[in-house]
Amino acid sequence: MPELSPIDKAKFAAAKRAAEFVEDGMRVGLGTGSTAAWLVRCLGELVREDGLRITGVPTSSRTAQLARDAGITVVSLDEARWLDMTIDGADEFDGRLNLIKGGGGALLQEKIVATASDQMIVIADISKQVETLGAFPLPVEVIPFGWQTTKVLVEETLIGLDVLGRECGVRMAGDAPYVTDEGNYILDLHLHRIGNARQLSLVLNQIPGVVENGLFIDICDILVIGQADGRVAVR
Ligand code: ABF
Repeated sequence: MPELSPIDKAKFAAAKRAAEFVEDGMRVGLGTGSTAAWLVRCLGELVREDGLRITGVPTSSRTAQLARDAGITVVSLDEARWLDMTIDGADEFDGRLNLIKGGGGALLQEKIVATASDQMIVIADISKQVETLGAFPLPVEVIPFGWQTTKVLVEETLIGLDVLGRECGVRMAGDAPYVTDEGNYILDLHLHRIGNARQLSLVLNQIPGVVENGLFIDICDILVIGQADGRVAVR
């Protein structure tokens, strides 16, 4: 294996430590993104080499493929119904374990799967830590039908809320909007600072064209933070 970059060493350290929470027979939600990919590889190794028996519920088509390739048994959430834990990455976390997720475009499945789990463990490198959420653009998944009207409604909704910026753009993949696993689009909200994340999340989800937003409030139970020197903190 080639020498890992410092950021990958930190992600790997967090993923490896989080894999220790997984016990034989568990049903585990598998997150999406590069940190979650390390987790899937670590779990795959435990399955292949130590005989760990787990059932994985992936949060994206990408993770499903990765998990199968790693030798993990994959089922849908409808087959598993309820999970012992979900382990996933994040784009930002604050001191209260609230998160911004969705930079990887899989926030909807990630939120559904995490909410259907007894426990959510978030794995991240230390660079994702913030005092106040919002420097990372907040992803909001919207239905393609009338999305430009939904975008205007989102922008109008932001007026009067405790945020620093209101710029809002549709995520692109080349010349066309990026399409999620559910066939939806994503608006990225450049808010810079979110004063009241709980309020913002509730208000956004009341707009009819909005499917879900990337704020994870009171969903994460345990945070595993990795550093490039291999040190890990568990909160
Ligand atoms: C998923 O992947 C996300 O919700 C988040 O957007 C992203 C984090 O990516 P990475 O682990 O590659 O930094 O967990």
